[in-house]
Amino acid sequence: MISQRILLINPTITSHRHARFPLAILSLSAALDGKYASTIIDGNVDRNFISTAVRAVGDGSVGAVGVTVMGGPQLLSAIAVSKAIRRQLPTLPIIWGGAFPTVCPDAALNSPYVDYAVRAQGEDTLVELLDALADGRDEALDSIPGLTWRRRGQTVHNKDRIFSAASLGRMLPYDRLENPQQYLTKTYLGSRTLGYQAALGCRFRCTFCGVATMFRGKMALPTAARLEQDLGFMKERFGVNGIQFYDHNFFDREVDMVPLLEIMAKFQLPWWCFARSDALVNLSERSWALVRKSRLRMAYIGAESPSDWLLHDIRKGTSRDQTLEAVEKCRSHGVVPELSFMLAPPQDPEGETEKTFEFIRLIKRLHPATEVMIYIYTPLPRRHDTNAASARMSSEFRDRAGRPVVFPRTADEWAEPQWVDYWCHQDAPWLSERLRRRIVDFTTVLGCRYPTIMDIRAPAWGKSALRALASWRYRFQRYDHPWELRVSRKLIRHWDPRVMSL
Ligand code: B12
Ligand code: SF4
Repeated sequence: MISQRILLINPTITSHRHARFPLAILSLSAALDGKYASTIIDGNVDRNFISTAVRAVGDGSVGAVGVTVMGGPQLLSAIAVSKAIRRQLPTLPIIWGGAFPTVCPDAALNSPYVDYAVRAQGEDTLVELLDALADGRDEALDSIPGLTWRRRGQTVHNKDRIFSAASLGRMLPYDRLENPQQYLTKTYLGSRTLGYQAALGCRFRCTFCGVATMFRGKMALPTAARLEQDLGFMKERFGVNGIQFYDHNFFDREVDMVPLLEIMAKFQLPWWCFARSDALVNLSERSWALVRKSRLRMAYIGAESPSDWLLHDIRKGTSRDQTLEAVEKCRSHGVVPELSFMLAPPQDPEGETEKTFEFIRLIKRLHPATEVMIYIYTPLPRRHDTNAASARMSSEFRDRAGRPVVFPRTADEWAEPQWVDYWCHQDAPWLSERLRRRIVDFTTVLGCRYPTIMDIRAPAWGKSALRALASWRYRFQRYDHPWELRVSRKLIRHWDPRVMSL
């Protein structure tokens, strides 16, 4: 029989300074209300969160542990805390949910310290799982959509759960966090910036994106009243003066967005969001006026590639020309476009990388204030369901020695450094050492020639010095071994928003 208290853990993924509200476990905690009590541990603020978790389960009052897991660095801390809990109390059920188990449910279950993997939205699955554990019969587990589990040692993937907009109706229990004020961070948007998600999902199904695996093309927007209530609460209770929207794709259909933009224009809190170039270029002048009034500072646009064939191959649905047009639209409306690119696709790593460098240089000539984020193209591993939008045969890819790429089969294997880098889009098996170096060097020269406005710690003189030092290299395209820039960057403590966010 399961006891009533559930421990929800957000394993460390970033520094205390960059910690944002742990929205996944807050949302789960809200969904459990009335049925199960929950305790939250956030490894971003509690730097001894593993000992805290072990202590919390030590008195036997916890009935199950839920861990939120993103691939990359968070996987390491999720493994560490799960192993420690397993050692302390071997029979306590450990449930993983979030981006990693959604994309890699088999690998999650191939790990002795994970009992259940919850795929995609977790609120209803978790409640039903806890009910089934209380019930104690395997048959009860069978009927829970979105659950991956083990029946007599065999991994079972229950059918997918249907998308639900129910969580849009619940307020998050911020007061369950120790000192919620500490999650408001100083960024270039404001001294008390909030990480916030308004809508759920994304209606697109780009093949390279974990969001498509999670939501399979479904999306739901909040009502204008809900947004207004949340922003009003955040302003009054926490003194919020800047917002980073985590919505996967903020600008949805214009007609549905206008009421939300009107609310944003009312609050006029500087904000940042993810957006698609096609949505921005098609926005009417009336909506752009609202965008200006609402004080949108920066839009993160997945430009991905200047090659239309690749954009088509990954089902992005946008084009090179739209990227250029979106940059121009943003420029003319006072919004900084932040373009992200995926370099070195396995089909032609060298050629596509050089082409993207040229495209970035073109954009910088047209609008130097454009921010650029450089990643390596790292396709998602194939999932158990071959129909998933993201499904790709790993054998389609060859490593640098020409052998078929074999993706990890366990969480421990995914935690090896080369696969952490893969998840973070920093390296891929088909990248030659020469190309990897060239990408790192180009990124360094570009980042010094055009220091990001998101870096509010580096002093202005430091940024000017970097700009001056890097200018000849950028101008003459001499990217190789920019040792002097690396040293200067360290001295100035210039930061990388790809790792830390804003
Ligand atoms: C905030 C954020 C971060 C923050 C985390 C800060 C913090 N928490 O303090 C930071 C900036 C550190 C971060 C880093 C990374 N991130 Co991030 N991040 C996000 C972001 C914007 C919001 C996460 C969030 O709060 N979502 C809201 C909650 C409610 O949704 P959720 O987490 O999905 O939770 C639901 C379900 O997943 C499930 N669930 C989740 N946990 C659990 C646990 C249990 C027990 C159960 C039952 C269910 C469950 O139920 C929840 C409610 O339905 C998402 C995009 C997004 N909007 O989700 C990307 C996102 C999760 N990140 C992503 C990635 C890839 C990364 C990186 C690994 C790589 C990168 N370059 O971005 C890096 C790591 C970099 C590094 N070197 O450290 C991807 C994951 C995609 C994928 N392939 O799976 C996303 C989806 C962005 C994207 N579109 O690519 N990230
Ligand atoms: S890349 Fe963007 S638009 Fe495409 S599925 Fe992912 S979140 Fe949606």
